[in-house]
Amino acid sequence: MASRRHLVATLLLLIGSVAAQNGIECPFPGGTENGGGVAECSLYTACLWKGSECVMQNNGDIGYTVAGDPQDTGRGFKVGLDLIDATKTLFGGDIPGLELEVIYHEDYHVQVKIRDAASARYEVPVPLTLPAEAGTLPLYTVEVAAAGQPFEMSISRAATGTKVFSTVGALVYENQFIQFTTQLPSTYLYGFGENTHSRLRHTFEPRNTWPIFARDQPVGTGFMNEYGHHPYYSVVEDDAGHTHSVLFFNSNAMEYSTFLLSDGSPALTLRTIGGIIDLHFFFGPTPEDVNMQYAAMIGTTELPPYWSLGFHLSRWGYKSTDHVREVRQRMKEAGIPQDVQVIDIDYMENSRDFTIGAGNWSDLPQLVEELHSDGLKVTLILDPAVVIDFDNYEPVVRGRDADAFIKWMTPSLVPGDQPAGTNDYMVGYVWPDNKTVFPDFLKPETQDWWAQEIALFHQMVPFDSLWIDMNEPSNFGTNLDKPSNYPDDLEPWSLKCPFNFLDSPPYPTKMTRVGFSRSGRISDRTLCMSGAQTNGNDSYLLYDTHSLYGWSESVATHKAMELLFPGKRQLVLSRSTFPGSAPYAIHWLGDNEALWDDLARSVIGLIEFNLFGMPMVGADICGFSGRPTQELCARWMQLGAFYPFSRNHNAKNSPDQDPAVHPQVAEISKDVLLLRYKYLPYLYTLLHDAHMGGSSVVRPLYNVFPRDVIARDVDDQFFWGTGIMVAPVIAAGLTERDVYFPEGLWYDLASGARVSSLAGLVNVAAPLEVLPVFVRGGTILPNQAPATTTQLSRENPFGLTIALDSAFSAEGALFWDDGEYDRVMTYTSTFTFANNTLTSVVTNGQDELVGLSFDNVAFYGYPSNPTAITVNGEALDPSTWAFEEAIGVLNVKIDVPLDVSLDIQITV
Ligand code: MIG
Repeated sequence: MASRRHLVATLLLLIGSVAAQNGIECPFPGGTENGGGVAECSLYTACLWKGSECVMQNNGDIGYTVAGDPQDTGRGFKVGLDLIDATKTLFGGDIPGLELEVIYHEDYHVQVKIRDAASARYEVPVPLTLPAEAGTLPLYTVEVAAAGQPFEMSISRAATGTKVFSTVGALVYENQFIQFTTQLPSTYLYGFGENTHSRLRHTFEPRNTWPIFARDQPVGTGFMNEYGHHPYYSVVEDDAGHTHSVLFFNSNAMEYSTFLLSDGSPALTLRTIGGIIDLHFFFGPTPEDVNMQYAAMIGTTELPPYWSLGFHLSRWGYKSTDHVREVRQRMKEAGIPQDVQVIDIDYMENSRDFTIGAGNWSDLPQLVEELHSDGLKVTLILDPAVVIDFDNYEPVVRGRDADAFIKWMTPSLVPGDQPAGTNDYMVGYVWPDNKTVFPDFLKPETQDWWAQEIALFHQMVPFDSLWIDMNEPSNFGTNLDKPSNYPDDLEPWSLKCPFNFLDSPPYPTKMTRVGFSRSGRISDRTLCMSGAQTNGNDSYLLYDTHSLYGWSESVATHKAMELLFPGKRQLVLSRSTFPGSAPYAIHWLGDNEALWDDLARSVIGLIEFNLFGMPMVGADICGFSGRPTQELCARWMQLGAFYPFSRNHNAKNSPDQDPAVHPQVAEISKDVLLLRYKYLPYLYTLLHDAHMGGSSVVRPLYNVFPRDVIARDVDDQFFWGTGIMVAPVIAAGLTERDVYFPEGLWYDLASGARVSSLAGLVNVAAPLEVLPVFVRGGTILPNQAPATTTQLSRENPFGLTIALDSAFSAEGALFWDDGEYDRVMTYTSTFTFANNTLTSVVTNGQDELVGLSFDNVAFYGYPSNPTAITVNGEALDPSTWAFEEAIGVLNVKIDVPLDVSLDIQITV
């Protein structure tokens, strides 16, 4: 093992500006937003009042000392840490002895764990893919303070010496409160979620503190924790664009706080109220490298079925199957592409999973068949909460037989009014007309029961994919008198959580003061933390596993779908996610509003979920709640046509907002969706890359141009891969917008007209019917003649859009398969244009493609009308090509099957 790593015990002199001088905030359970007074400060013996703020005492006065020399483990090293002063604390329960373990993984990846040396604490049970052996040429070095010194640690990039992580101040490690602070090498900080950030790049002044904990919290402004739990960030370190990322692998309620130290340098404080410190560092060195490295550890996305790349139409509040038929009919009449019809909870009988509503919905199975014969797929929603009605509702009876539901952690917590027959299950209330229980999806028996219910339901109605909502999990009215939708004819009631160490933790995090928090408690709008789950072997407290609920339901639902559709790839749409969700589910950004700001912020959400390794993501197009203006809906359809997951969805009390409602919106939607459908082979190729190697699909500009410092602040434009750049109009009343073009050549994607030869801001025309979308010179985009469903478009001829760079060259690739089955008949080819010659190499699957061919090649940025063109050795008749001199576009008609190599030679 590389001895170069054994410089670990070097004494760190550099980091040591003193904590108190650096103003590391002393966290007050009620928040420090209002200054945090001297009286409250005096309650915390680990803090002191300094000037006008309450700060942590110096490292050395509090915190830990390094207990001895590091011990080599063969994969890294371990060292003990001893608590310095047990009388100084924030909330008590300081762990007296810790063990720090550094584990070397791939050269680009190192893990740091800090645990209680004496006893086990909760660790996240989500499996990670870790290498069997460490790499031999690590991109990093790790240093820990010498024995006897106050604990400090830094991790550096070996090539540049940049300290990417460098502790400041004291480590706090209490039973229910862990806090540490690191200096950051730059302010180019991205990531963390799920929160609605109004800018992609984080800010440091004034201090920003955000909570992370899964929560049924609609998007909006304010420092709110939302549906998923992604404690993952990335930093561009320097002008060269070196980038690292960090996962704080912890599922307890957390906070992250960005601020400037007193010397002006950027810092990040991380807090959690349970579990352990478990950090994974990825060293890239490029922004895209870290994406791939992270995804390789947590699991890459499933390759979605091809049809799911089409347009999805949804709403909450369809009144009947006929309402759906009517909407589908007007979509067809308007010629608007659509692949998926989504049906929300309206179809259920009394909001009960696995039922079909009598009356207006009783012919749902027939509707699904009709949609199928129309070439569409159907997604149905399921909620986790299961109504307690043992007399009339078999799923709950079978669930009880399987003992499938979440329990109170001890029978003594079961309330006196527990419904008959519900054992020690935690009872809540959501949409159904009576109290509910909640499946424990970590439990194998629950997964089997869930799969069985899904299979039985599929016998009733032949849906194609499932949408799993409310899985934070959401529970209405927790701790209140009653949920707002509780039936009037029932005695007012709600789930009320006990006041114990779990449900009233000493530091409940900022989540209790933001957003929809009505009871001001950690359990607001969800189940009590004093619940118990089990995976069959280990039991867990809901306090710890709360944020894993969506992940575990995704795993269980995906398994169920695999049993139903063996060998096929599945589509499961989940609201709550955790690192590790990507192989099982895709995501939408939750309940937004028909507001321009929500349209704009969706771009940031898309980029962040791509950073989190979940590329198949989108927001509710045209806004979930509220009523979009026609202009907003048209602009949102344009932007949404470039969401990887493209779905228009609407809330119950809003009027229909499908793109066919208004003729002008319909026309615009049709055009832009046809453009999407044309380039679906490119999107599919990118998603395949994401599946195979963990790359992102939607990329911020700095990802493609890491050295471009201006690009690092652009968050109203994004790429598909490295080839297509979308610059949506994000405000009302505009007919033009400034677009930032990084270095290179750029062309209008639709027309091929050259946009700009110089890097920088260019004002681009954007009348309502135009989405500014560009292709980068140097890119070859595979495409296919569009149609109104992918079932039809998949039969159409392919083409290539060849956008030339300044050397008149370009490259690209195409992945193709049957679109549904896993790794059967896959085709890949790569394309290169250089020296006036286009060549392709079919690298895989040449025998598998029958009947598909290329029928056109379009060159963007071509300098002059050719005198001759040969295709695979045969000269073309000049009538088969057309040169549009004014815009430099050369269109060539060809007829070459996909399974043979392409060789096109152009003579100028
Ligand atoms: O409490 O199923 O985010 O997309 O339409 C609302 C009804 C429940 C929340 C989802 C939304 C869905 C709605 N659901």
